[in-house]
Amino acid sequence: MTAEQQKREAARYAADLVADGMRVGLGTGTTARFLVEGLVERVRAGLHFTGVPTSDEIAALAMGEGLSLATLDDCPHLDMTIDGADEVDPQLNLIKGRGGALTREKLVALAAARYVIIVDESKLVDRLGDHHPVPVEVVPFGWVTTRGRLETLGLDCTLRGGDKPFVTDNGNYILDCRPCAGCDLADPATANAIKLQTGVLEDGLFLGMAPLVVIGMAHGVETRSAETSF
Ligand code: A5P
Repeated sequence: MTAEQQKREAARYAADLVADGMRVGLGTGTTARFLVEGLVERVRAGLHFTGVPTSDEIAALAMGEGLSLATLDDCPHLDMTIDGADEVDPQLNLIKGRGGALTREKLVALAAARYVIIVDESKLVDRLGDHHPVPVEVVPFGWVTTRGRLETLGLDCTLRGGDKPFVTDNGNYILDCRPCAGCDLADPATANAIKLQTGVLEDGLFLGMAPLVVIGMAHGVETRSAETSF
């Protein structure tokens, strides 16, 4: 199975977890797009649910497909949030935000009774930061000084988009931060230190959120949770 097929299989599995009447956070990214595809099929088969999108992009896709949508303020208590991830470590800690939607994704994740992560097997890592930097959303004003403070924490930070900075749905920039040797991204103290820096809105470290992780593997779909951690 290709990575695309693995993503689609994981997304279809998660779409089947949605029950009638649920309020569901809809993640962002290529795997989340497959989720929308799966949910559209279920709605055609009679499912009713309300989706709360985490980005303008996924909102446009879902709206175009005729799904019923609401804002997080309209639906502050969600039954489930389903989203992709960039990395998943053995304790099911995550790096998220390659699509730039990390702040809304974290807000929607925190509002949900169940958090479901859908990935292909390439996303499994031994240590957070093995393959991807941590995205950090920062306000544009004074971003160079914010980067300087983040670098004192042992991070090597690059402005996403360079000369043409990527701008999030919230109107902010993303610094992609690579950990230097000895910087443990799974340590909550690291995430807290990042969050404390003036100019930082949110970081892409999703630690201790006890997701159900649905993994598309070469041989089929596997699930991992806090009880069955690998
Ligand atoms: C969006 O901001 C991200 O958090 C995505 O959920 C994450 O990057 C996974 O994306 P893919 O499903 O495209 O791999």
